[in-house]
Amino acid sequence: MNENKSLPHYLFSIRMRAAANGNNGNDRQHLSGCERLVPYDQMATVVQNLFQRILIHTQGEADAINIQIDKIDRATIHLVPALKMDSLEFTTVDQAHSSAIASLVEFGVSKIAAHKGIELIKNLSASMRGGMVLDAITGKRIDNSGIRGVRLSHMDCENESAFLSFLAESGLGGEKVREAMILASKAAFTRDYVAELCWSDDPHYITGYVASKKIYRRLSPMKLKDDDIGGRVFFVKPNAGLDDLIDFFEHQPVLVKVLRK
Ligand code: PML
Repeated sequence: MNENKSLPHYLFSIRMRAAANGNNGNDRQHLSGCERLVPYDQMATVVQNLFQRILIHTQGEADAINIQIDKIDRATIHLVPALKMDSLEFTTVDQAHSSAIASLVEFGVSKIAAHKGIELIKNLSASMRGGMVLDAITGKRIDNSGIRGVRLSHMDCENESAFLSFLAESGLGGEKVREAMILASKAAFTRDYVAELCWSDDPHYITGYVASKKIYRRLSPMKLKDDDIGGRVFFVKPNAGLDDLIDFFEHQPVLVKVLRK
């Protein structure tokens, strides 16, 4: 993909994560994380910005902050299109959930599996770092990552200002939408992916979304204010190659590009 000779041949994956000691000191609890894929000359600034963000986010609760930086050959990066976006507002959580189910069915998820996805997130006793992977037809959970969930990593937008303008055109901004859109666009590019359902664990953030291979549909309210439990479900084709899916989610570097018609 490195047709443009002025582009650097390498980018740097910067991943930062804050954790607090669990009960036995070894079992660390994830508090917050963020990541970027940037050229060498932006690395110092981005590390500083992410570090500030982690400090604000964890409000002094972190016992450990890990920063991992890996050099990535640009030729290995997949350029994937940003999903189209729309937003729907409702009066109650039940209405938003019914609409989420209708959208998921429109995207190819069975009614049973869509209901199961909603129930699984609703019934979590603690938020998950990653997502649960469900068969889009039977609704059976097929990953065995337990409460950790399957995570996505090594992703960013291809052009920061184009991406932020794209969000601003829908009246949106801020890290949550930015990161969720990038994550959803990467997930949607995975071979056996059908759809995604998500709402945040941030007690002040009640907007969630459903996504397909084409659209990122924001829905509000997906939970009540002050509820600090959220989660993600990825719906995949029956007989999906789970190892390939997880490998793509975790390791394939991806840049998300806004496509203009
Ligand atoms: C999260 O916090 O991980 C989920 C964020 C959901 C963002 C929904 C939106 O505003 O588009």
